[in-house]
Amino acid sequence: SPKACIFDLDGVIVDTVPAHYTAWKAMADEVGVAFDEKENENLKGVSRFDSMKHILSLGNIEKTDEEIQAFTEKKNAIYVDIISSMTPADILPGVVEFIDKLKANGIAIAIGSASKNTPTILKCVGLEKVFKVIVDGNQITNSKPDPEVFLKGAAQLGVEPKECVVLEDAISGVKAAKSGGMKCIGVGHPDVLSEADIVVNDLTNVDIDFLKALYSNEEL
Ligand code: G16
Ligand code: MG
Repeated sequence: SPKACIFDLDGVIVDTVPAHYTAWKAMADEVGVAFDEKENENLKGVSRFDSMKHILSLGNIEKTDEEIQAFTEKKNAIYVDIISSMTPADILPGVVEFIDKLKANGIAIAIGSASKNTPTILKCVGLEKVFKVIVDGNQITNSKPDPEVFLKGAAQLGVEPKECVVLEDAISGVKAAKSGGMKCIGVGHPDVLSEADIVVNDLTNVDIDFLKALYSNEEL
């Protein structure tokens, strides 16, 4: 079996995707750009600044870096307001049970998230002491699909990339895991996450045998 699992945060551990969407939609409305949930798939796992740039590019709108920065601060204020009322009930199905199984089997766990709000979110849902390693948007320079966040996680855990399974809900995050040389379980829809090794709807049926099956023909 693998030595470690690296969890994405937003959309894998906690249901923050609607909150991100609501806040980005407000920014898109403000600049007069059409934006829907399908387009939102392209922002998952992407940094705040690059997300705003993406929205502007949809409308061929030019803004200075300072203006983009101001939009991201506004977006984050809306987002933080929504997530501040999160509780452990907002942890996604199967997550707590899966973490317990990993711990019982000596498989190390880490967070690999693009979000600078990671510490706030983990505290809100009561998971701040659960992960051995946390790499988030405050510690990386290249956002997903660059593998930096996951490679740092593996290095801090002291394991090889190929010994890690990444759990991801974003197209950018799946690409990051695969280009980093890791196994990847996509959490979401197979049509969206086609580059993942396997795709599940949520973590309810993911267990140790499921992880082992990812390595069926390989020596670890
Ligand atoms: C995430 C979300 C993205 C968000 C990014 C930055 O990461 O999927 O939509 O734009 O973090 O978040 P923040 O604005 O909170 O710093 P992940 O990698 O946990 O899915
Ligand atoms: Mg995510």
